[in-house]
Amino acid sequence: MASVYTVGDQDEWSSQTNYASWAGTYNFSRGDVLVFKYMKGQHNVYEVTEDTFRSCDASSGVLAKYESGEDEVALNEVKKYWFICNFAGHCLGGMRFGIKVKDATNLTHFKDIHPPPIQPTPLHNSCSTYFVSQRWTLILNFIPLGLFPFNYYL
Ligand SMILES: [Cu+2]
Repeated sequence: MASVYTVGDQDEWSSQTNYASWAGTYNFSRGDVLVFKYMKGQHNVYEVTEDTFRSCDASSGVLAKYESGEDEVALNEVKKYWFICNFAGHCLGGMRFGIKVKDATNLTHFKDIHPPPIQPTPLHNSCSTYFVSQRWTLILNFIPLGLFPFNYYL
């Protein structure tokens, strides 16, 4: 599930906000979208390298520029993104932040909804004993997880 974040929340993209702490309050995943809202012509948004983020010198290290006043930036890569405002003094004044975008795959949830692997059952003397034993192993594995649709094994 992708999320859409307005940068700065209700403060939007302005000179009065601490964006480092704003960025720290969220976990960003690949596919999420940042929306920068501001008065067109009073700010802008540059995606930059980490060096340019640190120096606030956008004579190099600029990866993308936005200036519409309502800029949507899709976070399509698993990487660190760095953003600044390139109006004079704004970056040094605090209009900059970095975020780490992680992969969206939720493996923990995937693991939770699947039954544990079936333990190997020791071989028995006859085929029928072996299969009865296998079936009970399956049933006993599924019952604790509440997966009763699987009781057709009976
Ligand atoms: Cu600005």
